[in-house]
Amino acid sequence: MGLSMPLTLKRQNNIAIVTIDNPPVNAASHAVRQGLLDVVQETERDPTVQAVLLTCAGRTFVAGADIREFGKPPVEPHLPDVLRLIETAQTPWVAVLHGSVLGGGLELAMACRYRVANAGAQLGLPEVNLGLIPGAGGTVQLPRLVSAELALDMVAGGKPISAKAALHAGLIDALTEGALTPFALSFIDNLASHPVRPSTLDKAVNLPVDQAAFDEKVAKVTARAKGQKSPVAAAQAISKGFNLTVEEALQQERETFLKLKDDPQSAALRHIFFAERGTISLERLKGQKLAQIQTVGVVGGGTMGAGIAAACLLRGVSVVLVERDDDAAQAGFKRTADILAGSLSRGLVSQQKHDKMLDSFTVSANYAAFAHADLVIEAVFENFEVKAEVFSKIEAVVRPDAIIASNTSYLDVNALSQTLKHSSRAIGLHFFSPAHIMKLLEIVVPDTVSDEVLASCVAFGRQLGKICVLAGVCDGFIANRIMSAYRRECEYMLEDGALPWEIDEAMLAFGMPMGIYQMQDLAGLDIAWAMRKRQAAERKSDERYVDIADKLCEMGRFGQKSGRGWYIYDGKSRKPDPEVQALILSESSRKGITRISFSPDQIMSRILGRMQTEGHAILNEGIAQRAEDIDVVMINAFGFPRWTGGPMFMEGLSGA
Ligand code: T1G
Ligand code: NAD
Repeated sequence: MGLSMPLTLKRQNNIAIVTIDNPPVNAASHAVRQGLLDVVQETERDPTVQAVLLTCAGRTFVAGADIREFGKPPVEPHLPDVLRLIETAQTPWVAVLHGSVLGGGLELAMACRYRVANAGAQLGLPEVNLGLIPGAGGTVQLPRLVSAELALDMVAGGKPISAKAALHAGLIDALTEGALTPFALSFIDNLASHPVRPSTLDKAVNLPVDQAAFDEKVAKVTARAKGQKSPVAAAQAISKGFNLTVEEALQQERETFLKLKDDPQSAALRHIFFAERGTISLERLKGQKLAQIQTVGVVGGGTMGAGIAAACLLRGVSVVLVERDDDAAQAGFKRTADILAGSLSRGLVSQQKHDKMLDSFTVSANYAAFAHADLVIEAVFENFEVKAEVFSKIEAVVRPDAIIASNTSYLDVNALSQTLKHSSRAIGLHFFSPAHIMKLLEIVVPDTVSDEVLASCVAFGRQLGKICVLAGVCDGFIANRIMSAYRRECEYMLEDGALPWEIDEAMLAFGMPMGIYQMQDLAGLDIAWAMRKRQAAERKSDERYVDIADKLCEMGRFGQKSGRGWYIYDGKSRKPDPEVQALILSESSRKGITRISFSPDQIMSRILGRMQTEGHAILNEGIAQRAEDIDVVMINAFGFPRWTGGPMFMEGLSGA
């Protein structure tokens, strides 16, 4: 048959083997849907075909609908229509799964009568992460193959499960570590002696084992969703589906899907999906030779040093960690080993991988240990002189082609680069704490860094699974500079009439994971206090300065660790403190300010406005490459709610 690419069809005796080849992830584009429609119509007309084997070329089975087609007028054939034809075909289809079987890809697989998978495959319905729910039958198919509870978790949580878990749950029929197609063909041979099973949608739906417990799970989804609509809609689709016929459930799902697809939250989530994948678009990086980074040196085994060491080890990179002395080195080893032990206990790594990581991790108090390092990252105290001294000690011992990086939060990476004999090898790699978990990596680009060093560090960041954003050199780069700006705006509001807990509540209601005063109490007020004192001399005399935070520190109120900060702490509980309120009111009157009240919307409008103003300045100064990058930073550094698309998207500045 004359199948149009990206599908090919070949016969192997009475088996029709269909292969989808639509790089990079075999998304179910219009051409793929048309090809599938052609195949199912053709094979249904051919009595010599006893089974259809559906497989994909490349690194993954169909990873979902083609997100790039969203926002454009839908073109037939629509995926649900094609899947219903496959589902009800006389000739059974067998899905052969590898890679990321996601969204429409899993719906396609569930429309097939049988599913066999490679042991490394992941299967999921992540539509909620795009502000959607499955739109091709997934909420109706899944609870007919797995338990109601697992179906709810998968559809409302959006996280994939492993092939092993899928086999256990009844989502797939068999899995193999070996060659997939021969395994699938032998699976089909065995089928011959069994009656063909009913189609997925002809199966009875699995009802909740314990309805009350299920309803509690649904309520938890709603609570966790905060302001995002899609998880709630997904949970509703599953729970309401139990009391509907298949046709009614499919209809309900389709209506909900189409409604969400046109919702601003889905546009925002699709914007950030692509924004996170397009952060590095720099002409000077194209075609650059990349340094292979297999051994990383880390200076400092404190909070960040240990986190960075763990982040490297978890991705198979060897690490040499150097500290000031043997005791500190051992402490750094233990801090890092504890992180790896945590990954093991949470089942994120096998015992074998855990042991291998420890074997590729050494600590020392002697910088000579860096002799074979491809890259050395310093994560010592946030003090220029200390870092400059560490930089020169690194340069004295490493290979001429080794890269030297700083994890500084605020210091001038240009000035730090100039302390080296060869500044072209120096760069800023600003990880966020905890470094082995936070996905964002700000790559701070000094004036003198070479193209090869920069390109190698971008590749290294990706090797660590990070979302890399390029930042120019300025105070706080992108994330911390914007955070400092809106922190100041909040302090102005305190003097103007708001209270810390009012501001925190407004930020929580907006969807931020934490209010700014709760966050300061958690991190400790003393760090920022020390920085403000350091910066006092450079502060412009006409710049509005709020003394409230300094006065809290002078009172020994350093936050949670001292039992009092912006709030008062009694064990785990955090309460507004009348003493802080009195201090704020007295500061307003000392400055002759007549206090006004702020609504949550007014508070958020001032915060967002400040973020956007600082974002404009960052773009105008060339500190950020694109407005989208600022959205990526704010969402991944501070948990700015993804379903808004980020502050610049909200202003209409970035994305669609
Ligand atoms: N559509 C179009 N392009 C996609 C895509 C998709 N679904 N998924 C990935 N890409 C592009 C991506 O932009 C990048 O492009 C390249 O592929 C590699 O991606 C009907 C409605 C599959 C786990 O949500 O989770 O099905 O930058 O860098 O890290 O009910 O991509 O190279 O030009 O992420 O190896 C549901 C989204 C869709 C899956 C691979 N499916 N994708 O990760 O590579 S909605 C999803 C991912 C749906 C149905 C509903 C990941 C991945 P470029 P990458 P990766
Ligand atoms: P930390 O105090 O926890 O650790 C610093 C470590 O550096 C200590 O263990 C100390 O013994 C070691 N050290 C100091 N001088 C040294 C030297 N000459 N040689 C070897 N080791 C030396 O500090 P941290 O929180 O890990 O921060 C480290 C750096 O990372 C700072 O520049 C900080 O601004 C930056 N940073 C911190 C965070 C955060 O949230 N903590 C986030 C991003 C970046």
